[in-house]
Amino acid sequence: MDIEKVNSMDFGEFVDVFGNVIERCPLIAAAVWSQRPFSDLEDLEKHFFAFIDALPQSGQEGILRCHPDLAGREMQRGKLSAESQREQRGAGLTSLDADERLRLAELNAQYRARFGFPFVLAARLSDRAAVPRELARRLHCPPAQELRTALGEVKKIGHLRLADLLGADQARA
Ligand code: 2AL
Repeated sequence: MDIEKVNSMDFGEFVDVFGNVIERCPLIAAAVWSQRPFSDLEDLEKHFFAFIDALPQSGQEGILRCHPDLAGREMQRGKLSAESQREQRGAGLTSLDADERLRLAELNAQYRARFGFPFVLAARLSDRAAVPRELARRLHCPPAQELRTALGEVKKIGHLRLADLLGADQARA
């Protein structure tokens, strides 16, 4: 898909295609559509990220709360978005044994209790051994720093999803 195609989309098509670039936040794609035309794919990505950066802290935390836990209840219930399912499966999180699942559930609960939002990590850049290690490490970070780290992970996830939609070479340039 090239940028002319993106710029020619009507509102409904654009939100259908880009609505889950930021997990379960189609409002962001809806807002980004108003910014067209986009000069290139990097420009399109910048608009998604600028929207996130401009939100008050409550909105940024809201975005984090739209993410399902890694290997969490939504996965067990088959309620993940198609993108999240693919990312978590790719990291090996759909095939954890019972002990690994329990350990991750405990760490996710501790993280949520400390920060008030779920632990977010770009699963495609990680794996089943690294996820609990990274979770345990970030659990001890100061809250303001952790919010920045988590939003950085949201952007990595969004970058990879855009790359899938638009062709990796263009979106990663
Ligand atoms: C996710 C998700 O759904 N995909 C991904 O890469 N990370 N969730 C999360 N809590 O980090």
